[in-house]
Amino acid sequence: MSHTSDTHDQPLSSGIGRRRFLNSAAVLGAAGVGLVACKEDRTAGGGAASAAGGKAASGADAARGNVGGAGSVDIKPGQLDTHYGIWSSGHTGDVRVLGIPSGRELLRIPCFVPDALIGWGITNESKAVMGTNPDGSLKYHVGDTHHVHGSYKDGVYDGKYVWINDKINARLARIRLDYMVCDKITKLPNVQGFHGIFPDKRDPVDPKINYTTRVFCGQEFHVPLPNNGKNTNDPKQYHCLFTCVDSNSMKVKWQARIDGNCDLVATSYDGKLAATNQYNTENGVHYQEMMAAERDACLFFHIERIEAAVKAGKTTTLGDSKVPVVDCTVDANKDPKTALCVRVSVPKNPHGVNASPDGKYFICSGKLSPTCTVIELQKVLDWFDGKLASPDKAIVAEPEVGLGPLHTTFDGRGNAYTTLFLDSQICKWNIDKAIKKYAGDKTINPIVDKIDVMYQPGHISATHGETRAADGVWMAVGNKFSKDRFLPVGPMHPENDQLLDITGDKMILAHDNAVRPEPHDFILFKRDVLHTKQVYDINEFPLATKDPKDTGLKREGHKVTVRMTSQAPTYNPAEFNVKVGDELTIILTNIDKVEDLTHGFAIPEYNIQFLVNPGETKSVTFKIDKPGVFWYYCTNFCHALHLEMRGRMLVEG
Ligand SMILES: [Cu+2]
Repeated sequence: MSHTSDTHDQPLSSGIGRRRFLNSAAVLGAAGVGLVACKEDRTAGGGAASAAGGKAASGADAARGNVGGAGSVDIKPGQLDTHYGIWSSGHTGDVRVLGIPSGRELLRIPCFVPDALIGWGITNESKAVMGTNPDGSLKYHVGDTHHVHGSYKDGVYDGKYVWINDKINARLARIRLDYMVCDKITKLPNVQGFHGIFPDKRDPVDPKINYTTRVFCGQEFHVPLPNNGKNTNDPKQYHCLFTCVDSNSMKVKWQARIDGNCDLVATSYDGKLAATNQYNTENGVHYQEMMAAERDACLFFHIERIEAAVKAGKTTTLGDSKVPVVDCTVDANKDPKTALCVRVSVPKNPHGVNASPDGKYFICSGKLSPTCTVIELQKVLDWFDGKLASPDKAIVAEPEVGLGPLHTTFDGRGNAYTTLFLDSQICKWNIDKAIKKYAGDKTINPIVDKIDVMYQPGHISATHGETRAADGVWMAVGNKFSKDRFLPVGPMHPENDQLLDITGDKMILAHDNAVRPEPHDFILFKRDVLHTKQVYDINEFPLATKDPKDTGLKREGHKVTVRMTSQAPTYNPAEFNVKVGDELTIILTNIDKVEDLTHGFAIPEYNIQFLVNPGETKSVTFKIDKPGVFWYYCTNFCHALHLEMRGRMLVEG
């Protein structure tokens, strides 16, 4: 057995290996023995692949894979989940990572709001991502995450990124899935109520680019544009912007000015179309006006034409923003041959719009209508080519599914699953049968199954359901009310995320999971999609101190920099001197390379706390405003001598 300090992509699965791994993380770091588990102890265990992974898989684990039934949600002690779930967590403002099918919460990834655990919003690096005022304070302390979607290659998840929106402050965050951290946040200009998002699945212009290059963002609250305090009582001046963000640079590419609002967003598998549901085609500013029309719309954008218009300079700008804005209002887009967008009508106040995994249809959920509207994408493209008499001819089915349809997911076997908010049910229905019925055969019943859920379901997502690889194994549903399902905890109830086995004809309710309010959307995929890294590459950090001999204090007037390393159970330096009035920057590199050997760094009275993972560097900058001895110490249990891991900041009186 050769001891090695390198890291690995796969979860540990051997009992012996894991025990040794725990010991090495908790004790051996100090000796600088960079020991982790012996390589031989580590075997891959990846979802259905675990059965083929050799000694990693127990019989039960293999049975729980994806073949021949979703299996049990009962993950035995020491066993790993077969799927990841990435959850948006609503107005707690972060992203959660769950193990599926157990529902165990594994991680929270902060993005829009400060996080006390890892020091998000305290370190210089996280502040730079979040955005600050000129005085260095955070611009925003609140966020409202709604929709989370992953990056694609060839119509399936590539495991690189997820994106998530902040509805309150119109921000789009990107999360790197290798380290599971937020690395960029983009503020959308002139947008209020940023709600739906969806990455494209391939390039709309270059057919050779078969991966995500853009993220589309919908604005739900229409405002006078520009929103400068004029025209506040003239609804004709109110518009929304549909925004395209470059998924690589995270810069805003263009915006489209539209009538009415944007609700959820979807993209086609061929990259050509993006769409948003609209529930306020009336352009009303009061509740009653928004309810007036019997049919609203799904608004389709022809991305290639929009980008050609941007290139040709057929754009305007708004206020201080330099982002080019194209005109996608209804009156400016009547001619199919030149139109940048088109509305297909859907009944009253629709909500979700979801792309079927075969790439053929968008399905709009009716909300106030008990129907889903199936729109054939080729027919929408035909309209743009002048080959379809009216855009509504792209509607190929409108099945009645039940009361309050909100969102739809898919099993890859031709079935759709729609949440019914008012009925507290999920309706499973067959898309082809719905199309045949709409075409005239009234004897056909497209409804396959209905099941009660507890209670008032919103988002729904099946494993790989928004990819070409929809596998119809598990399906999660986010219920907005849990009512009597859990022990009472005062007035604030948890919500109830339920898991269903959808491998058979009948849906089977498998698991209740109490969750802190309030998750919205989520995606579920097999664990072998992800290859996360457990130890940072120290070279990712320009400020890293790679050698303890490079640590120490440097003073330039009142600006003081302390370069520090952590190596269990010590900091280097273990003390330093500063003066009242100094602006102190501490740059801390965790040079421990042992997996799970995360250190904390806190300074009493100075509001400093953050974590450094193995190989990671973080920095904080703050004013020294009080004299005394201040013990900085490790907050994250790291070693048998963890409590001794501390040092002194000496501030002269
Ligand atoms: Cu420590």
